[in-house]
Amino acid sequence: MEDPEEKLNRIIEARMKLKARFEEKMKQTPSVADDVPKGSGKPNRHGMPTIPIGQTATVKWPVLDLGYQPTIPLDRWRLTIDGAVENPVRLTWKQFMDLPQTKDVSDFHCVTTWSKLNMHWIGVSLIDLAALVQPKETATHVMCYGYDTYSTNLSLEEALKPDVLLVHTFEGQPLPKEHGGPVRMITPQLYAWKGSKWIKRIEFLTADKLGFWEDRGYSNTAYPWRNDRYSD
Ligand SMILES: Nc1nc2c(c(=O)[nH]1)N[C@H]1C(S)=C(S)[C@@H](COP(=O)(O)O)O[C@H]1N2
Ligand SMILES: [Mo]
Repeated sequence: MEDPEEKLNRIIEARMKLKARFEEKMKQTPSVADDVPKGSGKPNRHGMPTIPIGQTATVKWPVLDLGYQPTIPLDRWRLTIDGAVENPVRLTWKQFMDLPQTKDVSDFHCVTTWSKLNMHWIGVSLIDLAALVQPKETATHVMCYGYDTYSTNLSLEEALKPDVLLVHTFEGQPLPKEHGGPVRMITPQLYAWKGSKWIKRIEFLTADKLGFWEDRGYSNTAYPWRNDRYSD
């Protein structure tokens, strides 16, 4: 078996390469490139107004799903990462928890106009998972699938931003099932439907493809500070 330290070094090195590869594209994404982002409140850590246009801060955390909340015992939980990658994997819970863990505080903006601020998360960053599987040069997007048959797509320049995480812990407690536990994705810079609850599979794609809501009239890009909710 590979030495844990060597494995960690390999992930860190691959992460740096991915960062370099997507740096220019990330700089052109709206959350970095917009001169006058729409919203109110003091700038958040990315320089965006805390409350995006048309949103209202909420204290409670509403639940949204397709009417079905799957139960996934940890011993049966698996995360498949495949598609346009050099090294596809199917991770067990232990393998997932042995990966580098990222702690972060971020905001959550739902397209139905509520925003929940300062949420404390622990999880594995998507860029570290990408570092593990090594996307091919031709990879441009990912499709994320949930255990409930949900799906949602992201460009790699959004997906590989450092605050996109696969989280298992919220405010020091295991992520509750109704919010996507054991593991969900979060996309703080985009509307929250871009983060699959009960995540089961991440497929790297060589062309864009629409997920569940994107195919039903929601915006493909989902940028909160542009009020970018629906496709025209
Ligand atoms: N697997 C799965 N992920 C999902 C959804 C879903 O129905 N199934 N709903 C999405 C939508 S529309 C939103 S707004 C957020 C809601 O997350 P919450 O229920 O934890 O607030 O999850 C997103 N991820
Ligand atoms: Mo939503």
